[in-house]
Amino acid sequence: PTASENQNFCFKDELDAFKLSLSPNKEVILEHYLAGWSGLVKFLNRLGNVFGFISKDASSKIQILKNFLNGEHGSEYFTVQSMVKYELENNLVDLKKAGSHPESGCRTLLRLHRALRWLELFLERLRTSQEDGKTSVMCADAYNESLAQFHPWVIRKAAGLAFCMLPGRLSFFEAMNVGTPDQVVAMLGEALPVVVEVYQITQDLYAKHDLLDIP
Ligand code: 1PZ
Repeated sequence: PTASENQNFCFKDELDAFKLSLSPNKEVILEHYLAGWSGLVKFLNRLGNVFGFISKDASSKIQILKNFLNGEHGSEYFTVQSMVKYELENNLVDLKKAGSHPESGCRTLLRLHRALRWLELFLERLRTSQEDGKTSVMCADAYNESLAQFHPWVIRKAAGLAFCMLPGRLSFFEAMNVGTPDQVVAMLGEALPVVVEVYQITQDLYAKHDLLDIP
């Protein structure tokens, strides 16, 4: 990325959006949650075109949820908690097999939620990595431990190939535009617990309502 592109990007801002997404009573505010994801997609696009199929899928899911948020029943989508309540009470979720609501908010958010676990595992590996650590390996390990179980073979294969195109650890840190490697590591140490908390709150909510397997 050029210097001018760098001026309006900093990985810390994207992770901070997840902090903003936590309301005082520990609900997840959808607008900020989606802002966090949009920032991550922006970052992914900076890494190169080979990740286009990943960022396209993420963008389309972000857009589906934004449309709900800006739609007729937008106020019901203020938090993930209110969205779950609203969609379940109004039978707007295909719980067992795809039917008349293939793109419900609950279903769509579940895909991003699962990816958030990948993000957590990957960034934790990045944070604790040695100088000779390989981002492609960290990324693949995190993926195999989390998201991969939800993806068919062809996606796993494509993802595996894309991971090989990730820049090395130092270039990756530079692309984050946070500062020196030490500053990146410190930033991740502060930001990651929030990502974990957002993940856990959503996970508990989805488990409570038996929503973890929405097709
Ligand atoms: C920094 C390296 C980035 C690696 C990103 C690791 C995640 C690999 C995900 C591969 C997704 C491939 C594209 C399409 C997948 C969809 O089939 C699934 C399920 O959705 P459905 O088909 O059921 O509608 N989509 C997902 O699992 C959501 C994936 C979101 C990935 C967001 C990545 C954001 C990257 C942030 C970079 C720091």
